[in-house]
Amino acid sequence: MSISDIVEKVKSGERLSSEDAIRLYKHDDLAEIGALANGVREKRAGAGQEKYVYYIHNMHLNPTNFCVETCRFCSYANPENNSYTWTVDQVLDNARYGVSLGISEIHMVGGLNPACDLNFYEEVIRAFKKEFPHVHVKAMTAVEIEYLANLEGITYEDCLKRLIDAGLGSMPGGGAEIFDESVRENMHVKKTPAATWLGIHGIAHKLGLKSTATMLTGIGEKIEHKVDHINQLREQQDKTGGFMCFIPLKCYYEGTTIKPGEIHEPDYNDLLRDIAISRLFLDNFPHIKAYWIQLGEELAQTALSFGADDMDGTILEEKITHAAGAKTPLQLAKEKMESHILRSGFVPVERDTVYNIKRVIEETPAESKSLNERIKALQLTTARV
Ligand code: V47
Ligand code: SF4
Repeated sequence: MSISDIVEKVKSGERLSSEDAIRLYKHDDLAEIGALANGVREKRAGAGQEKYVYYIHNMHLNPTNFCVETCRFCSYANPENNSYTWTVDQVLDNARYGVSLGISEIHMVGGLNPACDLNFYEEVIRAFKKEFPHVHVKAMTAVEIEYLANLEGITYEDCLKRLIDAGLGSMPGGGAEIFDESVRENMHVKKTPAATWLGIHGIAHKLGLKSTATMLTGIGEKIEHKVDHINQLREQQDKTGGFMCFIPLKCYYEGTTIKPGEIHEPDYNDLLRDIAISRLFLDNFPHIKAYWIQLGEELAQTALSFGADDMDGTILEEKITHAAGAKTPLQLAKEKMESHILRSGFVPVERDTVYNIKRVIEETPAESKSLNERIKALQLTTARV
């Protein structure tokens, strides 16, 4: 069925409705949707930056995998007889390793653990910022804020204010899952319902923090649930404007209670659609991320031609998706990341957390080597981060 009316809307900059998004999900020509989203990505990027693809030299830190919740899709938390809880010193020791490699951000999230209360995180962040004032702390999902505030008996706002005072720089977008209650119920997601998740991000935005937003697919959601999810994000962004980026996530099942065949596992087509349709629908989100850890390196590269303009980070050690069976590397060297972006026909741009440009790997046509030479040169430099 034709989507010419939607194409016209996109070209004239008119906002898409939820019905339009549902039609795009059902439209059989994926390439047409991808090309449309790519055009939007280029237009948003602005003159001279049409081919920019961002990444960050960062490190994931997960201080504890003990969690009071039991979300069915989570293999990271509560592995049998094998939970860990780092001390403040252990968190700092791990962070030091990353900082020694030149990262500009730590991205810290963990399970909901009564042993890791607000005082613990204040201490971690304060000590980290004292030692490394130049490194950005992106930490505490809305789920963790809800938990810590309730544990402490204070408001979300006061909880966020205390963390900001300790040095919190921004909030990651984890824990949104799928906002629809029926999907959440089937996945035993009892934490942070949509209104609370969105409300906490709204408070963070009003306090001056930037944040990101995710959507976890492959947990039994239908197209309508995904569209409802991105619609709620778009409405929140209209109100408070602090989301920098949207990240579609894909569930991995190893070690979870989700049985093979129980629900539809997203395939390449679904994942590229999520990228492209979110780029088209989320007209108030600056960036769309191709999370290579979950998409795989090849599909993440392909996603760059379907509307994504960010490849996330070097990460150093990913735990959450790998606990559930991801086969991607645990980390990517900067050179590898840049080579992936170049090979896809884009210009690698190293950014900081809030998308300030640190370095553009760009040459004028006169200076430019062939693509193969540039990739070879990058691969010859440090193999590890
Ligand atoms: O919140 C849990 C999801 C998220 C599984 O903010 C799973 O820039 C797949 O939020 N298979 C954590 N996913 C990751 C995340 C993230 C990643 C990269 C960048 C940013 C950002 C955020 O992973 C969790 C949950 O939704 N998750 N279990 C699983 N088995
Ligand atoms: Fe806990 Fe988060 Fe895992 Fe749910 S997804 S069990 S809240 S760590």
